[in-house]
Order: sequence, then structure tokens, then C-alpha cells
Amino acid sequence: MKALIIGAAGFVGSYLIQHLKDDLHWEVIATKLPQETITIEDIEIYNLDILKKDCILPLLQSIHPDMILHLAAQSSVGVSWKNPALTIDINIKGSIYVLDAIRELDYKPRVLLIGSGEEYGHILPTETPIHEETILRPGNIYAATKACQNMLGKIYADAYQMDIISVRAFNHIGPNQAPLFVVSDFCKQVAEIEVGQKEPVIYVGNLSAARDFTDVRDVVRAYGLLLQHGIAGETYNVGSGHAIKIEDILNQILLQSKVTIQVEVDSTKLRPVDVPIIEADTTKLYQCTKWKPEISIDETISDVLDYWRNQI
Ligand code: A2R
Repeated sequence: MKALIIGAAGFVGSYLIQHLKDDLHWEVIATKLPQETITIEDIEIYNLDILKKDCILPLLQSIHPDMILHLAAQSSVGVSWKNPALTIDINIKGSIYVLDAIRELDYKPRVLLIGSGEEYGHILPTETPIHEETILRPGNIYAATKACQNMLGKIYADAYQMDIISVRAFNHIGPNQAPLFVVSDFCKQVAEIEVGQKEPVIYVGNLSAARDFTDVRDVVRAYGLLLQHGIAGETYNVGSGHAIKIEDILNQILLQSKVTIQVEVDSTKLRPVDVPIIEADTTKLYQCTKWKPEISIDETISDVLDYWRNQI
């Protein structure tokens, strides 16, 4: 099996490469932006900016992958507020360029489009946990672009009989995630405090939101299973099935800290709109693949803390 990962230099990409290569024994080919690096050995790596439309089709024709995993994205909600046009360009226009290039191939590879639990947006209390048919009410720019990508994927699957599966991935966490994301941010601050690089105060944004966190190593396992068993044209939630308040995550991180730390709110970390609770109903994923998360939140936090302790 030959799998092409587009946008593999990001957080999920490195875990996905390892999983497909080492656990599933697939041949893996990766693309990245020219300025990025991928340090994993024994795989072919190409430069590809998905906004350069004309470069995509020739690359696909020369690689001839059986599976295409489209990860390339502007993936930060915070950045999407600051730079909405860029987010729309990469996540919508870029995805259309990728889908159009795949459509022009003379065969139909299996495609996995990575969306987000954020697409559901303003969830009513009666809609939790959220199943895939729940109305999408995106609450931020990033979420709107991913909801659009999902709709485009469905349209292309139906109109052109393309073998496209979409996922809505809920928050995923793990070592090596950029500190733009909450768990990585908190753990980095704790590691800096532990070595005396920073005063013993942790700066936080909105702590009341509850999110569904899954370890990235479990997430990529779900992607592999969906590529093998998913049904074309369908969307699958990927999440733990349990929302945890950011405040509780912070408390667990503080419990694992080697020093006593004070908590203070930093207004620059507060987002203009925040969705109070996002929790996945993962029944559809389970029925299709029998996937269940295997790594506990405590284990993930411990690994992320150790990652930052080694970096600092
Ligand atoms: O933004 P950068 O410089 O970190 O690069 C990201 C890359 N990317 C692009 N690749 C090709 N052409 C573009 N025009 C373009 N713009 C950005 O896609 C990054 O290396 C990669 C996405 O990785 P992350 O931002 O680390 O996302 P992560 O956590 O790996 O999530 C993968 C997927 C994304 O579609 C998320 O929206 C979704 O899972 O949750």
C-alpha cells in the first residue's frame, strides 16, 4: 500500500508517518512546505505548497498513491482570528486544488480529509455528545473553513464518485505540539518555571471551556483504520468521547509539576468567541473500526511535560 501524506511536517504528520510505516508497513511518501523539515528517515519527501495549483497534479501522477491523506492546513483557531484570509486560502482554496488534482487522475485513490470537531461550533446542551449529523454552527473562522472543506469533500465524493472519507478530529495533544495549543502551552510554561527560567506564575486564557482531548498517537491509529474500513462519502468523528474542562487539565498538569505555581489570566490568550463544550459521539467510528483510545490523559500530560523538560 502506498500512502501520500500532504502537509506532513506538522504535529500530526510525524506521528502519522511513523504509524503507517512502522505499524501498518505501508510505503509512505510525504510532502512539506519548502521551508519546513521532516527528520524521519527512509521515506520520500517532496516540497509542495497546495496553493500552487499546477504543481499538485504532476506530483500525484508521478507518485501514483493508493491513499492520500490531506493534512495541510492553517490549523490554529487563534491564528484564524488574526489572519482569516490566509486561513480561508489554505483550508478552502488549497483543499479544492488538492481535490481537483485528485479528480483529474485516471484512477481513484482513497482520500482522507482531516476536519475538526470545531466545525460543530455552538452546540446546544441537548446535542452533547455530538454525532456526525448534528447541524454545523461554526463559531470561529478556522471552524468555518473546515466545515466548508467537509462539504466540498462530500460534494466531490457524490458528484465525481471519488473515494473520499472525512474526519472531524477533536482536540489532539501530545509531545512535539506547538505551544499555540493549550496543553502544550501550559506544559511548556511549567517546564520553564521548574528550571527557574520563568517566575512561578502560569498565564491562562478561558479555563471554563470543556474539550474532548485525545492523544495524537491514538488519533493517527484511527486515521489508519478509517483508511482501511471507512465508507466513501462518510464523515467520522475522531475523539475520546469525553469532554474535560481546560481548568481540570490545568489542575492535572499542576499536580505533575515539581514546583508550586500560581495561575493568572492573560487577556491576550482569551479568544473573541468560545464554544463552552465540545464532546464527540464516537459510535460511528467504533462501529466501523472498533477503535478506542488507549492512552490516558495523565499519560499524555506526563509525556508532554517530559517533552518540554527535555527541550528547555
Ligand atoms: O503553517 P505551517 O508552516 O506550520 O505549515 C503547515 C502546513 N501548511 C501547508 N502545506 C502545504 N501548503 C500550504 N499552503 C500550507 N500551509 C500550511 O500544513 C503544517 O506543516 C501542516 C499542518 O500541520 P499542523 O498545522 O501542525 O496541523 P496538525 O496538528 O498536524 O493537524 C493536521 C490536520 C490539520 O488539517 C488540522 O486542521 C487538523 O488536522 O486538525
